[in-house]
Amino acid sequence: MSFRREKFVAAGGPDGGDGGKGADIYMVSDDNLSSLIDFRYKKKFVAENGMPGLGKNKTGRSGETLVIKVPRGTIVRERESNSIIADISGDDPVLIASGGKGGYGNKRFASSTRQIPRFAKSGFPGEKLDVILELKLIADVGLVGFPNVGKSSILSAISAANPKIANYHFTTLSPVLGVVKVDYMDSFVVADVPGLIEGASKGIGLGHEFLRHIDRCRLLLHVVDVSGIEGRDPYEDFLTINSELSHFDDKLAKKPMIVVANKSDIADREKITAFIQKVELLGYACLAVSAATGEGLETVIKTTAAKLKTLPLPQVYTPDYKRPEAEIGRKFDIKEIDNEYYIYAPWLERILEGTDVDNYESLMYFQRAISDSGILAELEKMGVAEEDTVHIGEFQFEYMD
Ligand SMILES: Nc1nc2c(ncn2[C@@H]2O[C@H](COP(=O)(O)OP(=O)(O)OP(=O)(O)O)[C@@H](O)[C@H]2O)c(=O)[nH]1
Ligand SMILES: [Mg+2]
Repeated sequence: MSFRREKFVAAGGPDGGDGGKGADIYMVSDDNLSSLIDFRYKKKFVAENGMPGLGKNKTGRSGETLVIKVPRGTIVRERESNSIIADISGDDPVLIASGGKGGYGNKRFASSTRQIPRFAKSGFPGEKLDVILELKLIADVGLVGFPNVGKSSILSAISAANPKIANYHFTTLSPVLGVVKVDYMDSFVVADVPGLIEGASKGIGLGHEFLRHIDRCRLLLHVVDVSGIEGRDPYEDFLTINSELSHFDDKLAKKPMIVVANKSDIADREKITAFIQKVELLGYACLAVSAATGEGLETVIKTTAAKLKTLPLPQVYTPDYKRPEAEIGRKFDIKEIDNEYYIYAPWLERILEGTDVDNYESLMYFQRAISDSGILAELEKMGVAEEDTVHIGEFQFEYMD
């Protein structure tokens, strides 16, 4: 609230400017990030407030947009409804929460009948959201298989990625992406995920946490240790992993799959041939390779690239989150418990938050909003009596006729 005060200006009129807009919060994909680990430590993000309006009709400064970087493929859900606010797969920043609206300076309230408005109106608060971030990597191809079968060895042999490789189970602890160059024009992205074991779909081992990463892969490369050096039967391995995939999500089991019989350098010829025959009988293409010698890998790249050309692009999730204001409008709900009245109307709480309850004129504004919406009439119909308590959000009022 401000009034013009100047020498030689008889009665200075109202000149309080509007408040600035609160900053919006956006999210944008950043290919340098490969996990959501940073959000374990920092969970609360607050964008700047707008600055209050100033005299001489000056609008307050707006808050500076807050842009949060997330790994590409992050799905943002609203916690309570689980609905999707955004799928951060593209390059453009996506609006997650809008900043509040600046208030109106008293200049706005001047009219022919109200020449000296002694009140201004606070702005509306910005959106507050609880969100769940879920990373579903964007990769064309997912490498699946038991631990230690050579998934990371294959990725490192066909791409520039440098995953850790070692002769024990669960060497890979989090997904690693690699770009495979087919020729100077063509490339595809491969995700190496931690090894799966029997029961993975129920949370045994590590795989469960990571199965959702292959949710968007267009094709799976199912890697099997055909040498059986760990004492397991390769064909049994193959069936076990497939059944874990289908237990986790039928969609995964139905994905196009190429079977890669690895460690062929230390496997018997007959064993390899027998495995390939059984797998082909089930209708899969199967290629014998050795990540150690590089044999067969060129064929894997060519076959994969050719197959990908026939498959649709990775799935992008469509947002289905409804921002509350748009949906609720001016609806309300009143409950009566022991002669106390509870009004449920989020829009009204927002107006109330922006009302200076100690200022008579400002409060009149609020009163009018209540009666225009039909809330007063409804309270009377419900039998509200003098001095009954009426609750709106965190506020309490006494009803007076
Ligand atoms: N002889 C031979 N050894 C291989 C071959 N491929 C991988 N290995 C070895 O197998 C072991 C496991 O390889 P990794 O690539 O770490 O296996 P992984 O499937 O990524 O294992 P996890 O990350 O634990 O699931 C390493 O000691 C590799 O050197 C191969 O073609 N031939
Ligand atoms: Mg690995």
